[in-house]
Amino acid sequence: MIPLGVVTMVLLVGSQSAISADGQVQASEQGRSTSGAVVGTVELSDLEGAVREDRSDVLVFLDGVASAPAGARRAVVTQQNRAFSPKVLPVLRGTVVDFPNDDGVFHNLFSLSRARPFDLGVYGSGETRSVSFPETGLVQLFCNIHPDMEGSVVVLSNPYFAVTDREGRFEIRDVPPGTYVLRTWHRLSAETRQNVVVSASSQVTVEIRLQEDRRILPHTNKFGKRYRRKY
Ligand SMILES: [Cu+2]
Repeated sequence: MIPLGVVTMVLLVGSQSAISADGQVQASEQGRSTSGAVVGTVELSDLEGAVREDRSDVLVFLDGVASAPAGARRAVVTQQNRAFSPKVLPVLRGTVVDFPNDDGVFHNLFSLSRARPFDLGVYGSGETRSVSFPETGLVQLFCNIHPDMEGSVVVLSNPYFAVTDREGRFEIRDVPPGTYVLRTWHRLSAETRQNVVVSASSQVTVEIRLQEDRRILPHTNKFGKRYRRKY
């Protein structure tokens, strides 16, 4: 029995989410109550300052969280209707990405990016080729046959990332408590950074404004030359 009048102090010790060897974030024994979340919306404006209806494909990620070990994760970017889907794919370092050709035409996926240059060669409908991404960085995807095809794999050192939907919404869940830098990456906008404090059992809500400051420029083919014909 606790006598009346005595102040009882309860010490709450938060334990962080554990990251297992395969890179999966696992909630601790007390469930998700020890981790927090960062959610929010991104408002995206075009070069003229008009707010876009489609605010998808903005990458939002946390910097400063302890790096996760590179895991044997897999992800998929399909080639369909002469486009990459998804257009923006964030992955944890070490992930293998499958690139199925789900189109009726041949494609030749390649990247000249420093973080992961590769050339998958020409392959047809129903075939899949794969690439591993051991180093962090931006990997731009192009097709050597179709100059309008472009996409991005962004390789990150921790799994706390999200991509916005059409309405600009994002959610990063199961984040260990701490102070981090919340960053954005969008292919046509300058990067943004802001500090966020994540505490246990709580949700930080963030509103981010991005304005595009560039247009898509023509790029070269895998030989560093201009595309000869437009298909
Ligand atoms: Cu193609």
